[in-house]
Amino acid sequence: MKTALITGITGQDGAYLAEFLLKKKYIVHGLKRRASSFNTQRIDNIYSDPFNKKNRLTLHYGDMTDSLSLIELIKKICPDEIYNLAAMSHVNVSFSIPEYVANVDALGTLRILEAVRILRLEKKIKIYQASTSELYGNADQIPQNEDTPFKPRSPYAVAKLYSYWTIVNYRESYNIFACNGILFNHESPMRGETFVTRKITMAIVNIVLGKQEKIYLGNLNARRDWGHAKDYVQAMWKILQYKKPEDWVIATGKSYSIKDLLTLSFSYFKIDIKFLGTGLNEKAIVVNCKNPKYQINKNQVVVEVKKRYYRPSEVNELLGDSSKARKKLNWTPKYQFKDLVEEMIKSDYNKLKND
Ligand code: NAP
Ligand code: F7E
Repeated sequence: MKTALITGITGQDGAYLAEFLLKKKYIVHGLKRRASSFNTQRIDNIYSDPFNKKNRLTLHYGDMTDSLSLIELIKKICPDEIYNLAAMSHVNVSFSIPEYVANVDALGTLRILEAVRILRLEKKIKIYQASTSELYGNADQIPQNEDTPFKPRSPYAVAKLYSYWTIVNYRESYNIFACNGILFNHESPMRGETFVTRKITMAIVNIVLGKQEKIYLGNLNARRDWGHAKDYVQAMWKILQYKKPEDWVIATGKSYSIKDLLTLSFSYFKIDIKFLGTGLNEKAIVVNCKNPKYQINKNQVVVEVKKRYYRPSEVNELLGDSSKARKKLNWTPKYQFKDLVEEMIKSDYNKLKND
């Protein structure tokens, strides 16, 4: 039985990865930080009584800003694999708390690598680093692959760039099996509620339920390559099973705009919308609602743009070329964009209809 340590186990990817590794018969340890209210909702379904002898999932308190807790934990568990997923992962929020983001998203990775080195576990432990398509910023090259130059455009991306190169440096300097997964956006019903996909699916459900009139958004023209988190955690595992430590782009190869996402999500409820105006004056109105069950009026404004949700510097388009992973890891995403959006809407509908 292999043992894995997941930092960020309480997040979207941590929850899917823990479930995936448990199915593969791993013993899974998760690092969680102390919060004043429960932060384990996403893993409650796979968590069992810690005193149950058959339990293969254990949670430990720790923090990416606290080297001592990381050294202690890695020493105690001595895992075969570490998946470093913990991060302050919201790009827009990173502009408000850049120093904290550098501490967690950049130095946190250094702390993990140093813990492994100080404990002389370089030969034993493989490390996966949650790198990101945000590293590319507004790249000159579309689609982006492993050779595309990085041009980060947010404190989040700059911190992740430090982590990317620290992983490469420790691989080259100390021969550690350390890899970057450069993952493009991936979503799911467990996505945090302030990322644009989930913000939209929840708001549209609330609009059709008559609980909300409209949704306020930022840049509607940004384009992202959106996949499903379930497909992407499988890639994380495959990256650590490959014969050599390397860096990998994981993406669907298709990009859509926020407007595409809105149009598709409304169409799930048989509502047609139309966009009017540009920039901060852009909005979407209902042109047709084919389902009389919903309390929606023709010409109702359902989307408005607010400056508050614009970023000081935006990444306009991300589109990934994951040919390397498809060929060498035999990884292909199973979910199509439409299936992903449908799954998120259905899940939010079931959650919100009785609220
Ligand atoms: P997420 O839902 O925001 O989860 C982040 C996790 O990190 C949570 O468990 C969070 O704990 C934990 N965390 C934050 N600060 C911490 C700290 N100081 N100490 C310990 N734990 C801390 O993010 P995700 O979508 O699952 O993404 C996982 C990783 O992949 C992140 O590193 C993200 O930057 C990266 N990434 C994500 C995407 C994507 O599209 N989802 C794409 C590329 C890369 P709490 O639950 O207590 O907040
Ligand atoms: O924004 C635009 C926004 O916050 C997507 C993280 O997981 O993926 C994620 O970062 C786009 C941007 O994700 C709103 O300007 C418009 O262009 O859902 P998002 P993100 O910034 O792409 C990468 C790969 C990561 O690594 C990150 O950890 O949507 N947008 N209006 C909006 N975005 C938000 N959040 N809210 C809006 O109202």
